[in-house]
Amino acid sequence: MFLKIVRTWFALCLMTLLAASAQAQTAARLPNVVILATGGTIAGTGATSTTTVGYTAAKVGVDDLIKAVPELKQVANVTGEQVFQIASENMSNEHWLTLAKRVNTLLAKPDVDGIVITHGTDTIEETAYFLDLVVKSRKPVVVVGAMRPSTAISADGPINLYNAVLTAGSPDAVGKGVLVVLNDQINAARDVSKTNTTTTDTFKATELGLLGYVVGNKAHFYRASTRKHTVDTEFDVSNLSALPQVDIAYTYANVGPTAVNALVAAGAKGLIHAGVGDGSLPNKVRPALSAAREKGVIIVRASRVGQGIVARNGEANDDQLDFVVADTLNPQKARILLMLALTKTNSTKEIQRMFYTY
Ligand code: DAS
Repeated sequence: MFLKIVRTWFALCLMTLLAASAQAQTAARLPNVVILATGGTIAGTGATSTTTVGYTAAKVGVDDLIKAVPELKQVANVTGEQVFQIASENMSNEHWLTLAKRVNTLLAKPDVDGIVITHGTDTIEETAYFLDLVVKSRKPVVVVGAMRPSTAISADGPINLYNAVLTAGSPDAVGKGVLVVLNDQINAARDVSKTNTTTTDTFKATELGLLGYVVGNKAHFYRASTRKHTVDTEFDVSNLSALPQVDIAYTYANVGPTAVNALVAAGAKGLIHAGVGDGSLPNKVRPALSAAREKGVIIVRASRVGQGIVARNGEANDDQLDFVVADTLNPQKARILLMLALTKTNSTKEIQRMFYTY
């Protein structure tokens, strides 16, 4: 009996020691972060060190991006893959599907702790939001870009990449959804937009606000998004080879129905009306939108304004028109949510629920 007690006690001690050692090893182990490179200014080169416009985007490969920041090795075990090499104004639905599938495959691996995607700044907010809706992991995914090419004086790419990798390896970034990290700031994919054509502080969530900062080699979070994302969404692109055609019709004084009619004729399954003000419908455009709805096209009232809620039954009788409102999503992000919604349903009631959920 005594021997049995000693053996049990010894086994318990051994298990405790092994658990403590494993924990210590995990804590000591640097996070494994994969960098997926897609191009953009962060990989751009200019003719001189003062060329900050008129440079060529998407020239530097992922291995050279990593080599240019040896400090990455201090914060993560980094590997790189060159998924595309494009200026992001050329990003397409097909690129997004390829990227999302690669991200989900990598994040399913137990030895991958986080992912960084280097990307052009022109459509970074769109790619980030698309991934926010289709990545099926709580592990951090951080999208990063730069406003100055790698050859420029005070290029912002290296520090942005360092901060992005550091954030992707941070336990505090787990479960926060897809993040956009530039200029020492951490923003949520859903709310961030490019707000200036050339300056390094361009990415802002002007009214809804950033989530945190990267300061002193640490990601500091102060907020989290209240909208569902990643593992909590109903969207799954794993078996999709294409996305439904959804376009945006921009509104301005004196606008007519030409763009709406042309987009519908070209096969749009959904149309984002980038209205003036609170998504107002000009009299010359309303009949074209109603006709499109009668043909089965889903119409979403958004606003070109950029901030604020487009309220249902405000500037138009959405119940009567059977339209959807974009809530606070800008037109380019409303397009992304509508594309994914149309992979699930054509019910405007269901689609409106999605715009109030994501
Ligand atoms: N053309 C821009 C793009 O690739 C360059 C950049 O800002 O990244 O998005």
